[in-house]
Amino acid sequence: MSDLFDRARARIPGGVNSPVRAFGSVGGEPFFVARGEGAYLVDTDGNRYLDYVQSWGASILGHAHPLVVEAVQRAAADGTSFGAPTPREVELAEAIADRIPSVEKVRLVSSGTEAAMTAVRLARGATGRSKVVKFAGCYHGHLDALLVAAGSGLATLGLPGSAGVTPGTVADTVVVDFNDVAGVDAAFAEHGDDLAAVLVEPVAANMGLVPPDPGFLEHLRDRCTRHGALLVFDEVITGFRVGPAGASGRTGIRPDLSIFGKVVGGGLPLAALGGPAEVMDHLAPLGAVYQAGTLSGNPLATAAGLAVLGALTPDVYETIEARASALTDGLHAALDAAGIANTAPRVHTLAGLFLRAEPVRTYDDAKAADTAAYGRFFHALLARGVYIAPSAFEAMFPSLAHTEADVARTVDLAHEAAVEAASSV
Ligand code: HOZ
Repeated sequence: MSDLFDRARARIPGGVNSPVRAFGSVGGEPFFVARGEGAYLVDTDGNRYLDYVQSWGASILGHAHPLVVEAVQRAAADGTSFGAPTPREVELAEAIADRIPSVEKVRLVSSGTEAAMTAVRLARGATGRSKVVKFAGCYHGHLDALLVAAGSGLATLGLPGSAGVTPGTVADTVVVDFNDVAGVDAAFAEHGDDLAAVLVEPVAANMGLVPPDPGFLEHLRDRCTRHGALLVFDEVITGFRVGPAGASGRTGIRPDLSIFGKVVGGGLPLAALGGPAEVMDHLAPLGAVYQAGTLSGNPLATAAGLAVLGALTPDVYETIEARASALTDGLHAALDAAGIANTAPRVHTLAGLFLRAEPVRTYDDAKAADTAAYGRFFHALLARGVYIAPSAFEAMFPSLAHTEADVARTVDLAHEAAVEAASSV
């Protein structure tokens, strides 16, 4: 496997095609995946890992679910890309709109980054305004305008922003602390007339898992409505994951635009942007806001997305929520027993872990967690066949394929791993 990583490093910057995968903040070398089987990954040396990353949440049914495999195989036999309309694009747009009350129309794209980029352009085009608010620690993909105080890979690498993003590109980006209602009010007081949008992960899941304070999202809705800015929920992680209608369904808040990714593409490269017709119709070819893509609405990706959305019945969410609850309770107890301060938040089916005692409400809180201890715990778990995110700034994603016994075994192993992590300081 090391040979593979050497070859990768020779031809791919850092040996990976997405930075967090490089194990930069936890140390060591990544394993290379040969295949996925439900809750498990198998690496190229034949080692099996109970996988709580699940393609960063995309594989909500678990890896290689038969419904998804069959749908993709059948679709592939008819051709993999046409750059022309296909029936399943319509079906997937209908399936999304049927489930999400605030969505009337949908544009399918290929990645969450692309959907967020389109959302920013659309919000600016629809309102005729320039500035956007984003929250520190929220991650909306790697578009320049939002690559400031972003979580995920930037947090993993300890970077405030990215080289190559010019001051001009982010001059219209206003950064406010997550859960900071006074900061939101100050941003509206200063820029209200020129704020096109407020973008938020309704449950922040790229700085570890950080739930919104009660009333925070309602406050955003109220201020956006009052000032004529669009409220954009980035539901790339929460969409179809925390419940059938995602975070907007769970909170009853109707955003003006919603961004989906991961689950909606069934593990294939697909993302979506949706909202009321009066906003969405600003997109070309009806409106003047341009967006395009040869692989947008790709026939394999729409087949996978439809297969997954069709399988997500209410009892699926109940099952995964029970697994997430057992996981967070169990990890918390295991770390506590070993004397490692921690807090393990959970939002429905999403699980989090911070190695610090105090609850985490902001990016600064998240950054104050003990990342070195996280690295030791990560490796102690990995050595026992359990794979959690190779970064302290991500969430955990139990899937439908994780059984009660899988989670119980994880918790048993976590007790051993926590003792090892505590003693290896
Ligand atoms: N930035 C992604 C997690 N939030 C990681 C993507 C990947 O490495 O696949």
